[in-house]
Amino acid sequence: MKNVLVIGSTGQIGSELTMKLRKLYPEGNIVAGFIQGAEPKGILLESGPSAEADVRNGQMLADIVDKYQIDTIYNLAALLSAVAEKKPLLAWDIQMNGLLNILEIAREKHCAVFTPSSIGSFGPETPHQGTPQDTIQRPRSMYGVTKVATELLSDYYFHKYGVDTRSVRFPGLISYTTLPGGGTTDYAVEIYYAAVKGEEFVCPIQAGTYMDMMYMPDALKAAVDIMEADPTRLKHRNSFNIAAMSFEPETLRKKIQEHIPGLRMRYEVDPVRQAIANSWPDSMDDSCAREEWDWKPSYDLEEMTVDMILNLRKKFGLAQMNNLDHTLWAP
Ligand code: AKB
Repeated sequence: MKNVLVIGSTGQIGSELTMKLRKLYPEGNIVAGFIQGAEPKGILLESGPSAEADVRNGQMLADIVDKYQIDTIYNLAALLSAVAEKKPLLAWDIQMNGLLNILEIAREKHCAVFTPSSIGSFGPETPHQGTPQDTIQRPRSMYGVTKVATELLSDYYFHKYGVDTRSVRFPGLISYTTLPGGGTTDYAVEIYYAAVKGEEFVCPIQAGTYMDMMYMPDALKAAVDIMEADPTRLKHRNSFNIAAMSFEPETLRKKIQEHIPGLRMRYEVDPVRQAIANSWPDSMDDSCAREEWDWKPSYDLEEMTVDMILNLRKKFGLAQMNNLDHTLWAP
C-alpha cells in the first residue's frame, strides 16, 4: 500500500483513517476523496491531496486512480442503517452501483479494495451469541442487504478476476473526532458527548439491547492490518468478524457515571433503530480474524471511556476533572 484513495474521507472513519494512512505512508499519495457538500477542511485538507470522488461517477474515480497512481482504494461511502431505511434507493445506489464502479476500476487498474461490512450484515435468524464467522446472513434492513451483497460481490471479483478485495465486519464505532451519521449504534457515541457537555441523554435504544462496539483506534488498526496481511494466510476475505466489546445502554451509562456521576439519561426508543438492533448479533466470534491475520483489539470499555472523556473535554475546552459530579463544572 503506497498510493491510497480514501472514498468518504470526511466521514466518521475516513477523517481518522486518512490521517493515519498519511502518517504510515509519508512517501505516498493518500488522497482524501469527498463528495460535494462534505469537503475536507483543516488538517485533513492541508496534509495531503484531496479530490472529489463520487462513487456513482466511475470516470471521476478512474481519473483519480490514474492521476495519483492509486494502488489501494478504501471505499467508505455508505448510508448507515437508520438513514438507509429512510432512503433505501439512494442506499442501494451508493452501496451497490458505487461498489461496482470501484471494483471495475480495480479490475482494470489493479487496485486492492477495502469495503467495510458490518454487524448489520446479519439478521434475526443469525445466532446472536458468539455469532460465527460463517453463518446465516438474512438481514431485513436495506443497509444489511447492501452489506451482504457487498461481501458477495467483493468475493466474486476476487475469485473471478483476482482483484485483491478484503474487508472486516465493523461493530458500532465509537470516536470523538467526527460524529457518525444515521446509524443504529450512534447512541454509544452521542452519550459521551451529552455526558461531557452536561446535557441529558435521550437514549433511542432499549435497555438490555446488546450490540458489539469498538473504539476507533482499534477499527483503524483493523482496516490497515487486513490490507497489509499476508494473503497466503487468508482463508476468508469478505468479510471478517472483528470484536472488541459488547454492551447495552445501562452498562454504558453506569460506566460513564463512574467518571461523570452527574450524567442523566432517559429512554425514548426509536422503533426503526430498535428493530434493527434486535436483529443484530449481541456479540461476534472473531477467532478467524485472530487466526488468519493476528487481529487483537487494544481497548476495552473502561479504557475507551477514559480516553473518550479526556479527548471530548479537550475538544470542548473543558478542564480535566475526574470522578467529580459533572454538574459542578459543566458550562
Ligand atoms: C450502524 O449503526 O449503522 C453502523 C454499523 C454498525 O454498521 N454503525
